[in-house]
Amino acid sequence: MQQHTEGHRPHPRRLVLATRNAYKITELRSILGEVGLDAELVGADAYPEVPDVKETGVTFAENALLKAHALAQATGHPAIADDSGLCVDVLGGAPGIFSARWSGRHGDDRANLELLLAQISDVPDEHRGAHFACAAALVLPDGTERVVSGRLTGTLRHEPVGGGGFGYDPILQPYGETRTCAELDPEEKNAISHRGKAFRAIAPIVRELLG
Ligand code: ITT
Repeated sequence: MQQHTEGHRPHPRRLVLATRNAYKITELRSILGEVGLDAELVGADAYPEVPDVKETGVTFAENALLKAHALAQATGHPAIADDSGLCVDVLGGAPGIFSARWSGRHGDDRANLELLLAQISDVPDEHRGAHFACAAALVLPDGTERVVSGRLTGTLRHEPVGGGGFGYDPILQPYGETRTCAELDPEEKNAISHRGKAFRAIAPIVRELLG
């Protein structure tokens, strides 16, 4: 009789998440666990030879699909990707897909936030509505694709407040809250966040398609 030890038992299936952000991997792993999916979830770091995809889409969904297709094709495993950003009502939805590079420097969270605050400095409280948006895409190696979305609506503060989170968290105050996203515990934020909602919406689809 063949004996298996926990460490050597092969996983029934592997799922790749198109990110190098460990926080996103932990969050998705916990959400997939909640729907009872037994899959090994790895990040893009497990495939250093696969180059990052150019996000040439014009919507969050297009970019999420681009990333998931590239990874599914390169790895031969089902892949999940997300794309997200901040959409400001009075700016017609900007920065949107350009959120990470709004100031011109990709990933400079502080410069992006300062520029945005300066652009809307004259806008009064009643017109400072905004939302975080997230699209999450699942793509199988045979090309089957699904995409879902989630959003977190709120209003923009005039000054950054709070030391948690990242990106525009210090200036978005969710509706019904007195605190900004940067003042919420990670669990509190995940429970209401755009990404939490999108990941929770894709989880049953992953279970259905991967069985
Ligand atoms: P990947 O490596 O997974 O692509 P990223 O940090 O480049 O992660 P995201 O698509 O998650 O990119 O987010 C794009 C930008 O949108 C991000 O740089 C932030 O400025 C903003 N953003 C997205 N989600 C946010 C959140 O939960 N809180 C604050 N800002 C957020």
